[in-house]
Amino acid sequence: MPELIYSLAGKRVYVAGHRGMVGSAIVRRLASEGCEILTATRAEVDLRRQDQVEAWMSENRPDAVFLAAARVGGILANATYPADFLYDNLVLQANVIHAAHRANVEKLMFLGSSCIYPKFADQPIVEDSLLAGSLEPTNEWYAIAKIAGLKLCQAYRKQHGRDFISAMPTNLYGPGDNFDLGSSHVMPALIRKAHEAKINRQQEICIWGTGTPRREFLHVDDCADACLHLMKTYSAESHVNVGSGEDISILELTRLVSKIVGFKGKITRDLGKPDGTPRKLLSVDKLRTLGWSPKIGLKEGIADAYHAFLDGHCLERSNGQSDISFERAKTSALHAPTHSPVAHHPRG
Ligand code: GFB
Repeated sequence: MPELIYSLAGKRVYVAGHRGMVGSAIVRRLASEGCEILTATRAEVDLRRQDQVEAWMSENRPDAVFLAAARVGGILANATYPADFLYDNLVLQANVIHAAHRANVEKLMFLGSSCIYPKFADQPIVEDSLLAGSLEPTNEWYAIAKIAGLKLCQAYRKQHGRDFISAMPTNLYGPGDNFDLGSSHVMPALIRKAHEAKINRQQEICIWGTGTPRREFLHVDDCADACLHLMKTYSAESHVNVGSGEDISILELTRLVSKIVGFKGKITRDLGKPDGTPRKLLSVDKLRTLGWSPKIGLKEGIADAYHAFLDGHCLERSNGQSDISFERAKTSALHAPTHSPVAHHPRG
């Protein structure tokens, strides 16, 4: 067992982005840690406003912070809204990290993304591949922001001795996902397409691109568990990859989702849509050495995500964009409601 170096028990723990898929999973997972969970809605604190973030932080004085707030979206949203993805993420993460430093937060975790790595990085991608080559153009804006976020954590550690760490999750899915077909990632899009085709007795579903790119998927509850594990056992400058260690082609994934959902028709391809990076399989050696491995298999995870979709536990955005202000994600069949002591601490 890895050594516990930071206990969350009895601590005031702020989850920034608690209404998003990742933040809500972290809130669920924190429920068994014996800590006080702090959250703030966007109406209470707009994380893009430095004055609001600093005022909230100095008033509420969290001991620990999970920075899971971000403007996120799939390949098309990333490519269509480069300014939003770069500006919103740069600003909100800088505000939270700097305010956490000023408020003497003991420990902070910044969550990034596997798209920080070069488009043609050697596979599986080790943490040291960072900045070794050019980025994938469809998501370089988001990637640049996430690289800046992890560098900011390193800088505050170097200059001010802050215990700020970074985790880089692979492609995530699960309850609380965004199922809007214009802005979502591939997993929720496939679940929705297959389900609607089944219900409407359509003969085919259409996927974007060639179907040959490979992606690695991790259920969001596994990701939350890994984040807590790292928060409690890891303290160093380098970021840590968080993945399952296995990938699958988009075409194979479409077949698997279709089977789980019960859609038996054909799969066609829209070659006018981008493929993105050909492959991004993370090396999870470091995480395994630190004593963590995933528990939710892909089939079980997809079934869980599908049930969450059926239960309406999804975030739909009618404007075709993801947003840093999320609808509250509910819990899924895999994970019972926690009724955790979520404390809202409105400003002033
Ligand atoms: O999940 P996704 O949007 O993002 O797409 P990325 C993954 C692959 O699935 C791409 C294909 O090759 C898509 O062309 N795909 C097939 C589809 N059908 C669909 C569909 O209906 N919807 C979507 N969305 N894709 C994102 C980055 O990249 O991954 C972000 O843009 C972030 O910055 C995130 O890093 C984790 O894996 O290509």
